[in-house]
Amino acid sequence: MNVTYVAAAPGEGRIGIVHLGLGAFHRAHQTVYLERHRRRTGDTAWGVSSANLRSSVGLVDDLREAGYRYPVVEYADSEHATLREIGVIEETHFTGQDKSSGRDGDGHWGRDLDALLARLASPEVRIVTLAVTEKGYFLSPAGGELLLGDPMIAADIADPSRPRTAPGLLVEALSRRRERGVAPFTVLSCDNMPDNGKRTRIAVIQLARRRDAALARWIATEVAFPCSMVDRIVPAMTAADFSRLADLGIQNPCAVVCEAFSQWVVEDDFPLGRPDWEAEGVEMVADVAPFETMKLRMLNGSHSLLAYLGALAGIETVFEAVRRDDLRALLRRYMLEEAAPTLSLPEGMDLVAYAESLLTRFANDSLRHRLQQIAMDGSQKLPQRWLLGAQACVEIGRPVPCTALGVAAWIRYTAGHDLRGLPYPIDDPLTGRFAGLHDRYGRDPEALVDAFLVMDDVVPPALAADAGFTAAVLAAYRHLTQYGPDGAIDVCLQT
Ligand code: CS2
Repeated sequence: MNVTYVAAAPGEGRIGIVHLGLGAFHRAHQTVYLERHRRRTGDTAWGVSSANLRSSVGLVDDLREAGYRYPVVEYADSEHATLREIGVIEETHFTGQDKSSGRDGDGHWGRDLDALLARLASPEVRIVTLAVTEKGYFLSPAGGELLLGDPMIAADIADPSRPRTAPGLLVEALSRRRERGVAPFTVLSCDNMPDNGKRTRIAVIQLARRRDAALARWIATEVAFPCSMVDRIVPAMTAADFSRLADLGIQNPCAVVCEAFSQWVVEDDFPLGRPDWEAEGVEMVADVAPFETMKLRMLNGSHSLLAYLGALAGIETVFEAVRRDDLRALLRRYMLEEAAPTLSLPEGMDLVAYAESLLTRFANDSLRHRLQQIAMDGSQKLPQRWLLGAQACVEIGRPVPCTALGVAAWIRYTAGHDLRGLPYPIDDPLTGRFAGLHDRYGRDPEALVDAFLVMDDVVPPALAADAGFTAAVLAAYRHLTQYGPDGAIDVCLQT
């Protein structure tokens, strides 16, 4: 392995950014751009305070113990990697309730909440970024309105000064800034949702309204919520990744591995200023939507197709799945015939070339990107990845056999065991609802498919009402259970 080493920029930074959601993606995407910016310019104004709001207290503490330094290993292919040391995170916080690690076993919420809120209220902080995953916004996946009945949101409404959710933290922090006459920070969502800035704005304003109408109005007029499209494949670390890093002499529990490719497209709306990101290759644009929709439907839509079909077929990782000719053919067909026709393209974009570049990225065998990880939270992901595109297709009379097969595989997947009967956990906010539907209708495919498609918080009603689409999902479901994933893919490819 040929490894190029890039050291972190020297010196300490001041904290200009607070980040919510210290997962692997944050550590290998945003912080890499900021590290490169600091190395190039010597500008130390954009140090990061990163927080976990729900789980993984261990990571928060490990990063502190590691002196807030960690390596990112970018694998170009099996022969070439770049190892970057990242030093732009200056502090970490944990505000959730994590009994599992045993390190804060009292089960109380909000260990570092006071410190995080103080940081969020500080005038030096000009940007708050979020990578809290789709479910971290507490919005209805299809409708996009705040889930006021969710217990976490209800807790934030009942006790707004001790928030547990990302929208709750933003509302409390913005309220403190307003009271003290401090200009509001810019809120930048870095999650895979369409119009992620607009959605974040809705979550924050709807929550603020429950507390104080004047505060909600102030947020609506004063706070910028730019949209962004983020792209880099950063799988959760596995034991095999850590042992491979140990061979390179790296022993840091906060290390992350990822692909060499990285993209960030950001709507340029930062009233209090921002780092000079363009110089690091960030595309600062007026409208992110064409990039976001393209990426969600082509890349993430393909990922989800592989996840459910591959997991049912007992395949473990993305690179193993795309080694199969039939799955590659299915992805090409899905991307070019079902996703591409629904896109209004960023200028100069060649979708055939984009589709091929995605297949090459998926084939990177240095990454162990587990299909079960991608299969997580399907209820939150599928509207933007498949269902809105499918709706656009059926409206113009285009059939969507690959998407229908994907939806059938997702429904079957949520039974919690594959076609050979091997069980696996279903990780989704709607797990309980899925289990109830499988218990009730598991023996009647027609009733089961109907029951899934009428979930109007996930499936757009106009799509569920399309007889051609529902028939295609039911047929694909029957093919899956009769012939297995391989047979069902064959049938789909012959349609
Ligand atoms: C993946 C994404 O886990 C998933 O659902 O589809 O995390 C994907 O790897 C990234 O969006 C790539 O940019």
